[in-house]
Amino acid sequence: MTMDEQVECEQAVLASPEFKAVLKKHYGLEDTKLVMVDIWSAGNYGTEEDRTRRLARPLCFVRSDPTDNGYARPIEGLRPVVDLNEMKVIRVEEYGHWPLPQQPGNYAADRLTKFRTDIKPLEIAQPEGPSFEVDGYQVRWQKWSFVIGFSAREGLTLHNLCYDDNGKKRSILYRASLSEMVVPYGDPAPQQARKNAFDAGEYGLGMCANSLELGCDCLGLIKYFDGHLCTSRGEPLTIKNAVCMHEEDYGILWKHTDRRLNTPEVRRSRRLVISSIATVENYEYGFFWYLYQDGNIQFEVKLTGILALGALQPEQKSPYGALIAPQLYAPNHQHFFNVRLDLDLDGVANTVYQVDVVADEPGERNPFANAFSARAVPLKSEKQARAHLKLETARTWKIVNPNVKNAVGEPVGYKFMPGDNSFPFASTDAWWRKRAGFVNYHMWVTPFREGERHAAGDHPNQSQARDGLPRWTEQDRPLVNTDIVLWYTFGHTHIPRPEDYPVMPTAYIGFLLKPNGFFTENPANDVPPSPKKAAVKGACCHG
Ligand SMILES: [Cu+2]
Repeated sequence: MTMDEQVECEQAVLASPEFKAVLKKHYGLEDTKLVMVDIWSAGNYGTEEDRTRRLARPLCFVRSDPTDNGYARPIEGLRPVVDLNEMKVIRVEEYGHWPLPQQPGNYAADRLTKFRTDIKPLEIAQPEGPSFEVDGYQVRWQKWSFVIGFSAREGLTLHNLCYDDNGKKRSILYRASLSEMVVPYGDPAPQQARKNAFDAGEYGLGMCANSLELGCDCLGLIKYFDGHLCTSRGEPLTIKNAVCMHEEDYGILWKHTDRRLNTPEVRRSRRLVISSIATVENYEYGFFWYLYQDGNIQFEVKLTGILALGALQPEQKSPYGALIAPQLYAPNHQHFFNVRLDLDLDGVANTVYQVDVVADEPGERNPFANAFSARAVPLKSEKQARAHLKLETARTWKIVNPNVKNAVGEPVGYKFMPGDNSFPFASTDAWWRKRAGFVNYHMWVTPFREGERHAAGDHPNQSQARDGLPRWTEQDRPLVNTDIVLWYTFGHTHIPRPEDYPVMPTAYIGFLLKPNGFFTENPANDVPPSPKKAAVKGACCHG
């Protein structure tokens, strides 16, 4: 579904006589001026219609005045069905009638009357400019170099990421992207049961990217990059300032005080932040790549925006969501992301190991019953590589180039460290799950194929089943010493809280890539100490 269709679909619903008649009859609404229609993907529930027509099944809300937060008043029980090719409402589904919640839920600055008053200015000064150099979409920052990409579907992508190691440019990542997403809701109520958005493949994270032209909330010197796309009619479309890049202070990089000499050595960490933010109707996703001076690469999704809300009868509660205001509830849901990492450590041919930490049996060789070690198993084929996280063995993965040895004679490598994660709660028989098979494992590894880009397949909108990772990896292709691609699925389980309303404080989820025998020693050992500053008189200073 394209961006222009979001607008056209809303207009089509608002112009529909059938929709107007229902609004008047059950909600007493004479006109549709204050009604908001959010295009929602229809999914595929096995019907003839799902297979043969391009559909949307929007969710509707109504503002109480032209600029208030309309999401606070969901029109529960009403779902128009739109044929997107004809751009026409084909019917209005009604599942019952709920009164509109009455309490406003505003967050905008011009709506609030009271702000806290104890915030003093915090200014970031970079008097000599930023430490990065930019040539078009190519970036150099300290020892890192890479190219920024942007597409309608994946949004921000990183390419040809390299690190300069004593004058030698060494490749790490060929391409990194968010390949797919799915947000399934866990509420069987008729209005809620079909909610599951594939935000990348159905809506397009690049198409939904914010233009940061009016500024963003980053501090310091910021460099913006435009995103160039086209509309569904082939007209050029530029999202001005779709990607933002800046440097951030990140606390301690490393520290040691030799207590006998009393000589503290400390270095401050600085990271380069490359980010883009997508607004998919009510929700916001920030996609942040961080590069660090010690060779670490981090990816973090920031989840914020407004929850997809539903209405309840007075005095009613739902076990499938949190009551957050009178007659207003936020259904439970999960957010699954899949990131595709085409790693090229010192060249194309790499091997992935699954690393599990295992304790030795107590006995003659382990008399104090304290021994444990990391067991690295090479992933030889795709089926063997499918895996879940495992807390019992502190499971990580290690990507190596078996053809290039480091200073201690081991293959050079990077470690993949997962962060928070979840299992899907919907059954494998759930319609959305058949279409989102990438949630079946946290980790997948495939040999590089040009056409394998999107974890749920090329065409997830109203797709049928088993496309993408489950289908490709059934071939069980060999993975050793070849051009491998890591696909990591990570899920955030969102049991909403009243504090997530009216606008949700940011939640974070992601992962880390850490050099592991890639360098000879701490690559950040050459970061110079910061210039000494006199403490400001009267200020409390902890360095
Ligand atoms: Cu959520």
